Amino acid sequence: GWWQRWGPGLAARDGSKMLLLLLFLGSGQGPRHAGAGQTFEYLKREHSLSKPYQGVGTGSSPLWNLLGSAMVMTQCIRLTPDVQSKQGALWNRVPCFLRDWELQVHFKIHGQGKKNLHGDGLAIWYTKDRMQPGPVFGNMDKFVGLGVFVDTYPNEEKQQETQKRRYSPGVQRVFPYVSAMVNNGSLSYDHERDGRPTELGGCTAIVRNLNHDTFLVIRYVKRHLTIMMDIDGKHEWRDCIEVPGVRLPRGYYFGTSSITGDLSDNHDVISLKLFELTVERTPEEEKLHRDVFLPSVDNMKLPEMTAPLPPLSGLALFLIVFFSLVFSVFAVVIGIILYTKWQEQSRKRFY
Ligand SMILES: *[C@@H]1O[C@H](CO)[C@@H](O)[C@H](O)[C@H]1NC(C)=O
Ligand SMILES: [Ca+2]
Repeated sequence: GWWQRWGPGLAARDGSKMLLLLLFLGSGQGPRHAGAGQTFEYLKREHSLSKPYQGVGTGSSPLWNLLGSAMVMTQCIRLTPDVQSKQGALWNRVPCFLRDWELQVHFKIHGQGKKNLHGDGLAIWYTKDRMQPGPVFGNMDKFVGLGVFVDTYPNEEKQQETQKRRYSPGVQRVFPYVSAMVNNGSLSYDHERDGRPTELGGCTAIVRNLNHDTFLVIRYVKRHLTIMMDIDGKHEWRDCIEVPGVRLPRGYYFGTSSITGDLSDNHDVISLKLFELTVERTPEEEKLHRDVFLPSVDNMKLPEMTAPLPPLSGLALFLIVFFSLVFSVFAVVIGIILYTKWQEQSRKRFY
């Protein structure tokens, strides 16, 4: 694809190259600087965040504001602690007017909860509004812009389980699950269904309680949205979501937020690095890529509201068992008849 020429993604995919580069850089910057030798990437400090988190929430005009339970620690910004019913957020104060960019998120999700007893995950935002607490991973619903969710709790699956419903295997997902949503303010995020009705795409990403660093990257180039994960400790980007024709206005804010409910986790952000990507456009593309005023996705067809299969009623179950039995008996009888016929025939052949 077009993007293979760009950015650190391709280079980072090549493990050996990465290792060399890491040795060469010899820095604690991590693998995210694979594109350091290339001139089309510029770190934008006004939209980036890293240790020791100077300019977060303090001073007269901090670059980043904290909301709710979010707090500065020595090693991270903790959006929520591993405590029930918390919500926190971290918002960039400077609107972003870049056309093509890449946001690299170094995060960590960890806690005491065992398998599927932890939640709810975190979100990364590029939205019109900022600092608006709400139900969508600690941010407002009916947001305007892009949301990327690292959802650690399978609400829909758990609900189905308690209702003893069958789940069609094609629909079932392994969590944590990463998904993306673009909204013009009209859509609600359906928390009970883990956002399935409005998602642009997604992938499973096992990110909890890992000893190595975990990263997510959102790349937006020529209206092409790409989301990749580096969570296996191999310094490689793995594809997660790719959507063409995503129209995002300029001048929105980057942020990240998180929420806990009955279940909890520490949701930590270690760094946010925003790179400006300089991309050449043909005059046609220039015309095509004019500024927009509302977020949208070309040819967006939201998946059908596929309701999970209803539970089998007693009668249906009885009928299925009954007809299975009838069919089995029938099959056995036919089998016996055919067998005796065949035996007779072969006997006839012998005599
Ligand atoms: C907003 O998005 C919804 C759902 O994608 C769409 O039906 C509606 O037309 C959009 N509104 C505007 C003003 O573009
Ligand atoms: Ca969920």
